[in-house]
Amino acid sequence: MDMKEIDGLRDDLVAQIADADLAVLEELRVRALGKKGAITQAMKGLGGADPEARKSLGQALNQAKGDISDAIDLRRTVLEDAGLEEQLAEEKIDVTLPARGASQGRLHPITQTLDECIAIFGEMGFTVAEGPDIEDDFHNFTALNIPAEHPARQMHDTFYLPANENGERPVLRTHTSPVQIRTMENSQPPIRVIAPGRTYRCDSDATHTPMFHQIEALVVDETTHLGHLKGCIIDFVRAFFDIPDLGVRFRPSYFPFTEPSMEVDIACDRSGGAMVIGQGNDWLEIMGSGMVHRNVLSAGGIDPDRYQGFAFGMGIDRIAMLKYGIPDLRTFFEADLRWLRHYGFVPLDVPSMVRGLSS
Ligand code: 2NM
Repeated sequence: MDMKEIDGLRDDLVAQIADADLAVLEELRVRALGKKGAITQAMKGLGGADPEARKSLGQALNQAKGDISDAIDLRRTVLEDAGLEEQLAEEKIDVTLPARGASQGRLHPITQTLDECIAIFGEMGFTVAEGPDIEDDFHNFTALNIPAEHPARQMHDTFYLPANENGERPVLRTHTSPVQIRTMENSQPPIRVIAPGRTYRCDSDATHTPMFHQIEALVVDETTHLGHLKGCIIDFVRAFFDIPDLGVRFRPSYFPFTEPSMEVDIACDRSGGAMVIGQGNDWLEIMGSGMVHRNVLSAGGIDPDRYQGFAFGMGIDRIAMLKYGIPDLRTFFEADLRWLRHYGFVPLDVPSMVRGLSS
């Protein structure tokens, strides 16, 4: 390249740069100053030039390189500024628009009821235990003193899963009692646990859904007796329904896993058509209870000659309906947002001092 060619190349590039967009600008930069660009190559070729000419050609090339580089930087700044201006002009924010309303989620009444139960039992010193929804026959039945062919197995309307490699059919737990068995297997008395969770029975009508919720309590210690059972249940139902003098009645009953067994009723009034809890001469059954059968303690690895315990269980869905006046059990599981907005609970809706203690 001679001086003229260098000047020509520079003038041509500077002219093209002047009206390039960002993409073309990058192309031009590569074509002139890139590794294989014209200026770069010409600089590499200087070694072969006549020593007299080399100095002036080198200066001219350096000058051209600087000019092109400056032109590119200038053009890029112009383009970027223009882009920013365009963006600023386009993206207007109307600060006078009203804010979008914040929508707040609701707690499902079953979640709320479970939380209340856990809080009450928590204050009594119980901890929460959990276990699998898919259980084996031993934990769901045999360990609970319900042997094969026992009529209670039919009563439970069990969902069976396909047989596993041992030829045993797992079940969807029909109650949360298997969690109590697992707790006994994994710990030693004193035991004070509640087992809340989902349970399953193949039953569906106005008062039964195939999936429902239970909470069961278990207490095991050396001197645990029926008086403790009664006191614990009376305290719980009075706290749960928030009626300090709520009438409670224990009626003899039968469960395979407890002996003796008792059904628990609370006082209610049905005379006016609607059910009112805590007054009147009627009784409403709300849970089952009893002293844990010695076979169940043994199955859980606890010495029945040294320890005794009590247990009780109830349906969460049912006590939620009673407490919150929800008339139809099936609506719990329809996932209807209008229903949830009506019956649901605002989370963390605790009294606050911010505007005085009003809420
Ligand atoms: C009930 C009624 C009576 C119960 C028994 C046990 C266990 F595992 F400890 F034996 N857990 N829950 C029980 C006792 C449950 O529900 C109606």
